[in-house]
Parts: sequence; structure tokens; C-alpha cells
Amino acid sequence: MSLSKVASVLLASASLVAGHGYVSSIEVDGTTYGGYLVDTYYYKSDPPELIAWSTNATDDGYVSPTNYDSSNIICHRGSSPGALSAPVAPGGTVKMTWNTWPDDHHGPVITYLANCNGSCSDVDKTALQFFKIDAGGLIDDTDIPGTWATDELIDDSYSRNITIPTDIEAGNYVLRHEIIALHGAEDLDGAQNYPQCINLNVTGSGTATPSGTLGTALYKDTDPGIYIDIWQTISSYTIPGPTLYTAGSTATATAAAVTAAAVTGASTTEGAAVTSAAVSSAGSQTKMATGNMGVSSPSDSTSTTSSTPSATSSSASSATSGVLSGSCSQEDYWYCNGGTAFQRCVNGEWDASQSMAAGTECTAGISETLTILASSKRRDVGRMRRRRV
Ligand SMILES: *[C@@H]1O[C@H](CO)[C@@H](O)[C@H](O)[C@H]1NC(C)=O
Ligand SMILES: *[C@@H]1O[C@H](CO)[C@@H](O)[C@H](O)[C@H]1NC(C)=O
Ligand SMILES: *[C@@H]1O[C@H](CO)[C@@H](O)[C@H](O)[C@H]1NC(C)=O
Ligand SMILES: *[C@@H]1O[C@H](CO)[C@@H](O)[C@H](O)[C@H]1NC(C)=O
Ligand SMILES: [Cu+2]
Repeated sequence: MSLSKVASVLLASASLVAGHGYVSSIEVDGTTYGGYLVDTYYYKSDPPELIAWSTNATDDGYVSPTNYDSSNIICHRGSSPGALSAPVAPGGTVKMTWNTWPDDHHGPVITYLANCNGSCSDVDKTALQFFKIDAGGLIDDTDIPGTWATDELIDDSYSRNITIPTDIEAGNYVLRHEIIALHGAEDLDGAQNYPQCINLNVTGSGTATPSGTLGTALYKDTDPGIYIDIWQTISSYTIPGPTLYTAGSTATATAAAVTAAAVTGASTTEGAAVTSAAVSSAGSQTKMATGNMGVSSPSDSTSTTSSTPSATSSSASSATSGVLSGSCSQEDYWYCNGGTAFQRCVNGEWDASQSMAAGTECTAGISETLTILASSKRRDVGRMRRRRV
């Protein structure tokens, strides 16, 4: 892709607004239930009874890989079971709808069930054993960073349909639905998990009791589908977590775990073809949209990134120039360093400084969006930092 194309893509998507989401509505076999509206209900003394689990993640934030062994990963931070339960028939459909999702937070969308062995409203979440019933991962990698299940979810009005396996035994189950955002996953501990839980009451006369995995054992920070650089071409994507359960199988569906395609639980498999298009041999893929915009210039071995002594986060809120390092408090915010370089607050820390593409500049300072302008004057390419991929 030419640099001018990079610039135009960035100009076209200049509104890179932060803001994560949560499941705000659930449709179960045609009946609609409200989600736990964390930004409202958390502050109410008497929130409504729901099928959705509550959480205290009022920042709309995520669980980091370093917390994969904590109970936070089960149904989000500070979660408690919903008081209600939605009846669903085996083979029935659960449609999970998010209030919003940022389009640069690409990654898989995964759903599990766990039997409560009784009522879910007072279940010990640390004893829940989850089996995977639905997973979408990388759909098409033609254009880096690829088309992901999150992109599909956004296209489907922030929703995803999940089919309940046709053969599981009746009973009360927790459905654990999760987006894993991979835009920063090239760093260890850079993935972001957004789990959401609801209670279901599965009816029917199924007999299958798929074996499951404790929530705290689902993932490791080094899993190939967790610690991955989506800003390079990926030949296949391994959806993290245990293998997909499909009705009629004995809790294993090995092929399903390693696939870049979207798969659904019961009988349908969609988008099975994995496109891993060849990428031009130019050798340098540019990161876009999340702002990791790489620039490789012809002769830049004497790169002079204008680094001034690091500013600390406490004094960073008004910084307009100089490379920032260390912690930051405004997750996903951008920092434009003097118009020519930028950084982003990822997982509570300023990430590496990246040069703006030739012909573009940003508006200096820290803000929720990175404002990109075509630069008026010609840039000295010697100042651009080469990004090796
Ligand atoms: C959320 O709940 C957990 C567990 O009860 C608690 O440790 C944590 O301090 C709470 N966090 C907030 C922001 O309320
Ligand atoms: C339900 O029973 C299974 C099998 O005994 C057990 O492994 C699991 O931990 C139980 N789940 C809960 C939530 O108690
Ligand atoms: C999801 O399921 C609902 C209800 O069955 C259906 O109306 C809707 O079209 C489905 N959405 C997608 C994206 O398949
Ligand atoms: C689940 O459905 C069964 C059968 O209708 C009912 O007996 C049971 O009370 C329900 N459980 C919950 C938690 O709603
Ligand atoms: Cu984010």
C-alpha cells in the first residue's frame, strides 16, 4: 500500500474513538431480555433482576492475560450471578447484542456454557466448568489486520447468534460470551478479554454432559491466539480456549480449534475458507487505524527520533511534545508528539512511539482521537523512524 493510500485511509477514519461495550440485550428463542447495563445499574441501589450477571467493570474495561488465573476472567471483574434464567430449547438461538464495539478492537468472539448443577443464581462461579459452543476468529486476512469475528459482529448490529447444542442435558447453565481484542496482542499481556455472562435454563431431553474447563484455566498469556501480532499477515489463527463442542461429539472437535473461520456450535459452519492472501513483498506492513502506523523510509539509518527525557504520566496530561513512557490512565487515548509521532495508551502504559506517515501530521497533545491532517510542508524523511516488521 502506498503511503498516500495509508494517509488517505487514516484521514478517512480520523475518528478513532475509544469506548468499549457490554452486552446490553439478549434474545433467547425469540424473547428479549435486558443486559446488565453496567454504566447505569451499578450505581442503582435497587437494580432490576436479570438473566445477566452483574459486574463492577464500570470503566467498560477488560481482563488482562495476567489475570487469567483470577476469578475476574470468569464473568468479568466483580461479577455476581443474575437472579433470573431464560428458558431455551436445545438447538435454540441466543442472540447476544452489544451496546457498541470499537471497530479497531479486532479479535475472536467466543461463547461457552457451564452447567450450574442446580440454580445458577447462587452458583459458585469458580466451580463452573465451561465447554465452548461457538467461536468466530479470523475470517479473512487479505487486508491487514484482517476481518475478524468482531467485524462481523459490528456488521450484524453488534450482535452474534449462538446455537445451543441439540444434545446437552436439560438444566441450568451459565452462558459465557466473550470478545478478545487483539489490537495490542503483539505484546505479551496485550490482549484484552471482555467476558459477559447470562443464565439459561435448557429444556428438552438431551443426555450429553460435555466436559468443561474452569474459567481460570481457559487461557494462558502465551496461547497462540492470545499472544499474536495481527499487524502482520497470519496464515491461520488458533482460536484460544478448549476445543469446540459440537452436538454428537464427545466434547472434542479438534479441527475446530485451529481455524480462521467462523464456526457455530451445532450444525452450521460458515465461512470455512481461510484466505491468507499473499502480501506484497515490500517487506513492511503498515499498521493502521489503531495508530500503529509504520513508515519505512528509503534511507533512515540515522533516524533521530526526537526523544526528550521521558515525561511521566502524572505530568503527561498536558504534554504536546517529547516521548512519553510509563503508566497512563486514559486507556486507548492517543498522544501526538509534536505533530510528527504518536503513541497510544494501551494496557495502562504508553506504547512505543511511532512516526506519522510521510505527508501526514497529527495535532499535538493527548486526546481520545488522533487527529490526522495532510501536512502542509514536505517532511524530512530522515526524521522518520523505520519500523521493522
Ligand atoms: C469489584 O469487585 C471486586 C470483588 O468484589 C472488588 O475486589 C473490587 O474492589 C471491586 N472494584 C470496584 C471498582 O468496585
Ligand atoms: C457440576 O458438577 C461437575 C461434575 O461433578 C463438577 O465438575 C462441577 O464443578 C460442578 N459445577 C458446579 C458449578 O458446581
Ligand atoms: C440471529 O437470529 C435471529 C433470530 O433467530 C434472526 O432474526 C437474525 O436474522 C439472526 N441474525 C444473524 C446475523 O444471523
Ligand atoms: C428451568 O426449567 C424447569 C422446567 O421448566 C423448571 O422446573 C425450573 O424451575 C427452571 N429453573 C430455573 C432456574 O428457572
Ligand atoms: Cu480499547
